Amino acid sequence: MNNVNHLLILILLMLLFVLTLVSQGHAQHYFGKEKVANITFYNQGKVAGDNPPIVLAAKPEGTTVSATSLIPFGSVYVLDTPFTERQDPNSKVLGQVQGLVVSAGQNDSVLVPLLVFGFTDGPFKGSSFSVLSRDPIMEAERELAIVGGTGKFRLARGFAYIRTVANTTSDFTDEYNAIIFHHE
Ligand SMILES: *[C@@H]1O[C@H](CO)[C@@H](O)[C@H](O)[C@H]1NC(C)=O
Ligand SMILES: *[C@@H]1O[C@H](CO)[C@@H](O)[C@H](O)[C@H]1NC(C)=O
Ligand SMILES: CC(=O)N[C@H]1CO[C@H](CO)[C@@H](O)[C@@H]1O
Repeated sequence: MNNVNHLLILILLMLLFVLTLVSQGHAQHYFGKEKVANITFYNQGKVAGDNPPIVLAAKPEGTTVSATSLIPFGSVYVLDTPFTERQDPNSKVLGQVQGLVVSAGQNDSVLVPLLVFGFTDGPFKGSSFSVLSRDPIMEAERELAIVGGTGKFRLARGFAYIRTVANTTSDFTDEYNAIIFHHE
C-alpha cells in the first residue's frame, strides 16, 4: 500500500516536472525578454498630386470636402504613407503606415487613427505595431496609444508623442517619438 502511494507521488512529481518544462518552452518560444524601444521617425503625408498616399474614402451625404475643409465630421481617409528616418521626405524610408483615419469630432478637430506601422528597413524590419487613439490635431503636441504589434513588437504597448513639424495645404510631416514595451 505504502509503496503504491510512493509510486503515485513519484509519477505525479515527474508529470509536474515535464509540464513545467513544456510550459517554459512555450513561454520562451512566444515571448522573449521584455524590452523598451525608443524610436523616432517621420510620417510623410500627402493628400494631393498623382496617386496621393492619402485618399478620401467616405463622407456624410451633403457634406463638402475641400482644400479649406479637408476633414469635416464623419469623413474617413485611407492612407498608405511612408515614414522616414529623418524629417527630410527624401531620407531613408523605414516603412509604411497603413490604415484609416476617422474625423470624429463634431465641434472640435479630433481624428481617430487606426493605423499599422509596418517596418520595411532598419532594426525592426518585418515587424509592425498598431495605433488606436485620439488625435486632437490642433494641439501642437499629441499622444497616441500603441496597442499591439507583431514580430519584434509582439505584445507591444506604449505611446507615441507626435507633432506636426511641416505642413502645406497638401503635404505634412509628423514627427513621432514612440516608447514601446515589447517582447521579441
Ligand atoms: C527617447 O529618446 C529621445 C532622443 O534620444 C530622448 O530625448 C527621450 O528622452 C527618450 N525617451 C525616453 C522615455 O527615454
Ligand atoms: C456641437 O455643436 C452643435 C451646435 O452647437 C450641438 O448641437 C451639438 O450637440 C454639439 N456636439 C457635441 C458633441 O458637443
Ligand atoms: C506645424 C505647422 O507647420 N503647422 C502649420 C500648418 O499649417 C497651418 C496653416 O497654414 C499653420 O497655421 C500651422 O502653423
